[in-house]
Amino acid sequence: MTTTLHATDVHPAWLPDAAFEPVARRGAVLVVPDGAARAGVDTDEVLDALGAEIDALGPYDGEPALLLELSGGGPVEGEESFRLRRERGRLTVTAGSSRGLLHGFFHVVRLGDAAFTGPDADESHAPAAALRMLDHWDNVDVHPVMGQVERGYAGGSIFYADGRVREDLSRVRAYARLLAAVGIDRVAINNVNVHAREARLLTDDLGEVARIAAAFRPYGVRVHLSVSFAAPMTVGGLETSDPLDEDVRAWWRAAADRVWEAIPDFGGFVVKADSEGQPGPFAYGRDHADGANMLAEAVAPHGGLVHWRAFVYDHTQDWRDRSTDRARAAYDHFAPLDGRFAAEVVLQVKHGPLDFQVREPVSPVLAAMPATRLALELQVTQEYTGQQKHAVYLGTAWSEVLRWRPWGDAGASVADVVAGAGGFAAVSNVGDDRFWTGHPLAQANLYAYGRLAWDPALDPVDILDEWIDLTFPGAPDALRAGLHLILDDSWRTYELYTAPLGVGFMVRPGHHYGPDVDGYEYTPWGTYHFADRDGVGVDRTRATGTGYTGQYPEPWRDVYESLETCPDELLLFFHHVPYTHVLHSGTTVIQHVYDSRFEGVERVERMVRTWESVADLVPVDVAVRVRERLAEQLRSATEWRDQVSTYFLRKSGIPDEHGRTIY
Ligand code: GCV
Repeated sequence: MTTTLHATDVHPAWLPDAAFEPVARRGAVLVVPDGAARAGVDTDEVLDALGAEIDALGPYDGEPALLLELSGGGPVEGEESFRLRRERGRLTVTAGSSRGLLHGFFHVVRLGDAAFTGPDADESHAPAAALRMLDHWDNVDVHPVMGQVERGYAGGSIFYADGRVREDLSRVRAYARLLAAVGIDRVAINNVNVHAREARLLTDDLGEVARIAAAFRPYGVRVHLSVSFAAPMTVGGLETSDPLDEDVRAWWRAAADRVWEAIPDFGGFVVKADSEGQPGPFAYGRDHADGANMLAEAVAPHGGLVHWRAFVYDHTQDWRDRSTDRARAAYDHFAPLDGRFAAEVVLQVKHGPLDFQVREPVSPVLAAMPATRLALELQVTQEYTGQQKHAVYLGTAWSEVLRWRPWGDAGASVADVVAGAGGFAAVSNVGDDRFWTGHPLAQANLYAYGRLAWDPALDPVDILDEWIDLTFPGAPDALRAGLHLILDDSWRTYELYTAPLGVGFMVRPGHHYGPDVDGYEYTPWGTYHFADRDGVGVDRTRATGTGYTGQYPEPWRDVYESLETCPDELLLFFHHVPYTHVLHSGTTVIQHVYDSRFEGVERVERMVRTWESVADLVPVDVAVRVRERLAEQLRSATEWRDQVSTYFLRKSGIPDEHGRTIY
């Protein structure tokens, strides 16, 4: 499952040399605060002046078209913002910090020739949210069940090998550069499930963590660590981890002091507590504000953060008990704590109430905690969306979440809720695979995450265009069209052949790949579909179900409550209905199950044909890898179609109108 081999010949992803060509051809000059211009910018000079590495920008012939101007304070506020002026084809990027300048520089790289050819302009750019983080679920050791990277589908960790931090961190530097180019500013470097070996990153291995931080630093990316709530006991030798115990608090303060002494720009801690077996404050009769605030006290003197995860639910549920609803859990635990979290605490909330399913409603927690700093948690790694064997472009799905308005059309969007001091966190899809992400097209997801975190209003299809331009410089129209045909709607395609109408799961337990309709039906995990001979779905209404709809503000609490207004794609998430229930689309639930499974597979067949028509327009290694993955996607989609369709035919006894489904 994982490999300790390190890919030596690494794919450049969205930063091939050719992406820099439009800047390099014209030349660039770095202007340092004392006003002295340095001509013919080269890597070392920029490194010295900005604390940042930029590729050599080509020969300086006295007429550079790009001025990179580091101003002491300057015309734009904010550490990451930059100003871009274009006057008769000459660009000036001005920023008050090297991070801002880097963002501006990569903005120009992204625009390519167009950056220089547009009309005169004067624009200010700043990220929508302060926190744009990637979480790595990497273990130092190879875990016997989860492998080295939990839910990783791209080989081993880029940080660790042979039970320790890698000697050679050049791959990490290359990663940092890719992240800087899309505006990511923070990375958590170890799994939120903190095992004994990883707990030592906080103590014995701080020097090694400092080396990783040094690899990220030139690119303006801060390092965070996931820590175990039980660390005072497991690595500190105390007898308790009670957040109100003075010795425990002192232990955390000392731990934080040591970390910031080793890494002055360290970002902070990420905590998964009272979740799926991880220790937490409940063991001491304390709540999650008590737990998070204890850590906040430790990081506060250093300007650090505590990313505290809201993914708290009962994973030892009795499937016979239909009143317990896992979807309710995060809101029930956290909404009452609104206003009690310290300023350093960022509550990290998964986008849906369950667990990164292909279709979920947006988590109501995001609308319930106006007095709390919130970060939206997304999953770039494709745990439930085809594990980087299936081409599934998630930018479209995330954009829907970001644009959703919990209080109705006139109210704020999810993007508004997390803007400002809050932000984004997402589980990375990167490993030591030579393409970084296993599936070369899954690079687009990492790219899109960074871009949406910087500017949630971007159109996800436009983001794909940017990614195509950079990754396949000079892409002919046919390639661009082919990639759009394959990716634009691929998220919905995946939805069509997997679990229907928002009901979720139906995956094989454990590794979560491929269909197993009843795989989680009689388990303690709280992920049920309740299919019987008459119908399917989870009744989450206030009237007759678990009451989950009541966690939403108006208008959604009523929209979801009513069969008349509940959107088709979420019907089985909110309602248990007969198979003969007629959807807004005009078809019955059972016929929709059949039709959409078949349509999903037909779409994958089209994806395969499309790839064959453009494969010779990309480098052969990319062509081969994508071809392999698409073949597996088609096999898997067919298996999904047949298992789900046959399952429901057998349950319902209602035949497919088109006679395609086998009994
Ligand atoms: C890291 C899901 C995944 C787990 C993951 C967990 C989480 O349950 O299957 O592998 O644990 O989410 O987000 O903490």
